[in-house]
Amino acid sequence: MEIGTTLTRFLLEEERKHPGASGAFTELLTDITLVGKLISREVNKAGLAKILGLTGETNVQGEAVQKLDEMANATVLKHVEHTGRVAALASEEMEKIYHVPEGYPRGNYVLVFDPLDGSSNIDVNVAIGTIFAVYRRKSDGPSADLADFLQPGREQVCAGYVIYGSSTMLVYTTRNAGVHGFTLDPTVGEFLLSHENIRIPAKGKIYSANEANAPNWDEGTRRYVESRKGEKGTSARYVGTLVADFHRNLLKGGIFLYPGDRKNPSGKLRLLYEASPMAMIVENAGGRASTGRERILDIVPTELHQRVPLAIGSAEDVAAYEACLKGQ
Ligand code: P6P
Repeated sequence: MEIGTTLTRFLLEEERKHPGASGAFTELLTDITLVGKLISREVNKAGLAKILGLTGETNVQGEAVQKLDEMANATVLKHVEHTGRVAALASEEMEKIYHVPEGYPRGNYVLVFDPLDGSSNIDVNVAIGTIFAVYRRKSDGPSADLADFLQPGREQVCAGYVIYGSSTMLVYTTRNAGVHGFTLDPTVGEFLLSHENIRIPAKGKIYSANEANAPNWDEGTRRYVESRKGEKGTSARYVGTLVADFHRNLLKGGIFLYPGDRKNPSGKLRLLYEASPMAMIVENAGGRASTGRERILDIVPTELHQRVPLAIGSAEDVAAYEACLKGQ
């Protein structure tokens, strides 16, 4: 489709390819794009809040100044819970699953999300993002239950993120389909197609890892990272926001590593709303995502906020890392 096509039109064209589609899924994605626009607006003026001294408990409107990630979380709930598309939501910001309140219709999907990934970077104006994924409910009672969320990532019907960087972009994929990127034109408030069918290069010239953790890494990880140093044309790039490091590597090629280590054997990143959504996106773009030993999308979660080691990006780079862990 031509550059500049609106996301709304793109979704409708995609829906037409699936005659049986109910349209609820398209509407849910449209709701999520509204959330992306609203969070983008707040994120882009957050620095201003600091300058104008709107910190503290109330702002000029006398409203409680929410931490940005709390604001982002509340924005998702507010704009999704009433739509009748989902039965429940789960978020990095909420310990338990959030059931759509009584009085609102409950739909056949559940939404998992990290409302503001990398929020520690907002104060220094470094890119941050929102990560989301959609599952079809497995339970059939009036309320969703934990089992609806503890599905392996390969069951995601949709996965995506919004990156709030020099521009705001929404990137999403659906199961067994392509990966598409839309750039927000803030003058019209529309996400416009800018990157159709994104494909990640099979091998990249970038590796991303927090090397301050190297003393705690296992031998295989240390050996892999050392092997990349000195390679002709290879660069280390690490922003400290998964969405930003992932997005750059998706477009240019590369590998992002957040391995487990002696102190945190399961690493830092969350399976449900960080690793799995990114894993479906990267696989649908031709890349690879594992813990270093196990395919991310095959992991069956045992708890909502469980962490996993993550190696994700160009297929050949991730495969080479996995070989390192096997001592090859
Ligand atoms: P570290 C941000 O806090 C985050 O959850 C991810 O977005 C990012 O990739 C990672 O943590 C950075 O962690 O330990 O390198 O600061």
